[in-house]
Amino acid sequence: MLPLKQNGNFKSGYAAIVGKPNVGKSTLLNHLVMRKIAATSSKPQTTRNKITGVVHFPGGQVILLDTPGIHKTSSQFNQLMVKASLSTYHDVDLILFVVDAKQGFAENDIFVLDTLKGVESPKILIINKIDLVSKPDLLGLIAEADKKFNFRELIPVSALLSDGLEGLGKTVLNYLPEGPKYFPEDMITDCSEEFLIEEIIREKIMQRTHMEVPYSIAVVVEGTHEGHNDVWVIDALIIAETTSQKKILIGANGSMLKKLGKPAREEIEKRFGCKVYLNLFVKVKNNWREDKRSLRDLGYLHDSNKNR
Ligand SMILES: Nc1nc2c(ncn2[C@@H]2O[C@H](COP(=O)(O)OP(=O)(O)OP(=O)(O)O)[C@@H](O)[C@H]2O)c(=O)[nH]1
Ligand SMILES: [Mg+2]
Repeated sequence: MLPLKQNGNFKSGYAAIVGKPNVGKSTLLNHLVMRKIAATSSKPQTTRNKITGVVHFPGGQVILLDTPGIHKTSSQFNQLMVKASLSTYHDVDLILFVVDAKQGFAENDIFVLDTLKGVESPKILIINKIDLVSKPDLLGLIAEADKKFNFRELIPVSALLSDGLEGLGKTVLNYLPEGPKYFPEDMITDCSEEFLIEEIIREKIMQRTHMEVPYSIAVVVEGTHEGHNDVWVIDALIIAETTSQKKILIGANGSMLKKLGKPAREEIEKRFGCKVYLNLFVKVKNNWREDKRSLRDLGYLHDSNKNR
């Protein structure tokens, strides 16, 4: 993107939010930009793409990159997600490494930390979910992190409760170089409308289905048009891997589609400020997660796995 203007002393740059799955990276992004952009759920591996969120300050601009949770995996599909996360390391000015305060530093966190070895950008530790731990436990974790690792700063927050986030935004800004205004002030993401809609629908599926289903689906907005009375009509396709998954997603007499469609429609209406009619369809594409062409068509396989 071409910079808009170059102010004297204006600061701007990129910070990647990284960590193992489910530590609250996307929740942190959403609450820092004060708008829901990224899908979140209690299930690990919710995020599949890099997602940009911009925080605007009078004297600067922090561009955050939410990333898929990094984990050891033999699945080709999950490896793609992890690769997308690792690819952010060398393109950013700062790394925000997120750990779950309740879980402390587990083996999986150490695995992610190992991937950061050799990355020169400064690293800040975000201890998230402090609402779930006692003060003595938090102090113990801070002392452990201070002793064992080499973070520039340790910042305890509760992303969910927006506790500690104002200070965090400003701290991040301090680490950024002088630079241009990359985004206009009313722009908080460069994700396309279609991508945001797909993620809203996928989130509802992540939150409301179980076992393999949430991991086996993809969502594509096939088209949108203006209907009667200024209603925005959206046709979206849910792609499943098997017919049994398709049956679950439709439910008896379409009950599951209704259960998914209502909260998705409401959130799309809130996000875009208009009335929406959401048509959801389900289709089976056998083993789409192992098929290069499907992966490419669905936006999961290209140079940087960037959001569309
Ligand atoms: N109690 C509490 N829960 C939180 C907090 N931040 C996030 N969560 C919850 O933790 C779960 C995971 O949050 P996400 O933001 O989806 O986690 P993530 O790190 O983006 O996960 P992946 O995309 O799978 O890597 C959700 O149920 C959130 O509501 C917090 O500060 N406190
Ligand atoms: Mg996430």
